[in-house]
Amino acid sequence: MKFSGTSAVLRIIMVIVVILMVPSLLAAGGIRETSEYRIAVFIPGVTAGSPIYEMLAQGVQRAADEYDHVRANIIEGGTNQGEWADKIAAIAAQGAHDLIVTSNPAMPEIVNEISQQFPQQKFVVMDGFLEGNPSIYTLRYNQYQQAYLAGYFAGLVTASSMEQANSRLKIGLVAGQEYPDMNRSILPGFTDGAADAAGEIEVDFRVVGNWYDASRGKELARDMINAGADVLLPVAGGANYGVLEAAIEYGAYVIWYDTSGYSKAPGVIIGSTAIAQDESTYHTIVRAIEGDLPFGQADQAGISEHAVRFVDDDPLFSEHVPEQIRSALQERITQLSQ
Ligand code: RBF
Repeated sequence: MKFSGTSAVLRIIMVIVVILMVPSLLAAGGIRETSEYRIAVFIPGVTAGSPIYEMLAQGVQRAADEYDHVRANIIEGGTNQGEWADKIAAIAAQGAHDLIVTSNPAMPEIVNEISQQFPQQKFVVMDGFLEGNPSIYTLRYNQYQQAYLAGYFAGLVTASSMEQANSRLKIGLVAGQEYPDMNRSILPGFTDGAADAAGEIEVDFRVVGNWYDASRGKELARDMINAGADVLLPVAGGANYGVLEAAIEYGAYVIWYDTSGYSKAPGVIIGSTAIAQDESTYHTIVRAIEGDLPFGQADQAGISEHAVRFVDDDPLFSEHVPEQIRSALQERITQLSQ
């Protein structure tokens, strides 16, 4: 009797001790990992006007919304690229986030350097490629394929008798910046696609110099249209809207990139190629939350993984593009999907 009485007292004391310890455990962050999973989304630029960043934020938020213990915090890095590294380093130094997520082909290198300083910090870089750092997972899209689809379609249109198509076989690409993915994948993909569709085609390539200056985008596009380009592909973030304005004012067609754009300017935006950045980000973040993401690995996804596609199921596409062009494009897509 006496013995079990003592053990009851001991048990009560132990419970009191544990209760008293909880605040100090929380303060030390000792049980934060099991109670909360915190994600910082670092947008290298501004979100508005760049579908690739809008989809990144949406994908992370959708994953976070599915778990009670997950919080996502979206941080815009701004347009001064020289500040990005310090800003991400500051987030890592806080040690308050289990994961930092970002996106673009320049980020793996930046994040790799920061990772040497903060080896505990985990990173996900979408639309980028780096293998072998056990703190970093990357997933890039097959940009050659995305641009090839846009180029093939542009080739069919510039060679056609569509209303805005002139007699010259000349198309244009407006880039925000020059970077390895642009020079080695997007421009070659666009050029090769056009050549496969219509033979000898001239590609007018211009660079805005940033990802936001719509008036510069408009100026460049106006010059290109005056010089005979009748189908333009803007890959320039917020500056895309300037290219679109010029096409509306001076008469040319636009192909939208990364997401469907038809409803922005029906009859002017007559084609769209898309990447599944929202879906891919969502699945990647769910894997990270579940502890299943293979950090250190670098993946690539393209047409056969359904991560890259031509958006051909929008009624505005069928309405404004003649059947002959649509079926020629469809035939090529079928070949590429095999
Ligand atoms: N694409 C955008 O749409 N908006 C941007 O602000 C943007 N900033 C970029 C900054 C750098 C340094 C690099 C290398 C690429 C950037 N991109 C941006 C391009 C983006 O990563 C991707 O290549 C294109 O969106 C085509 O999918």
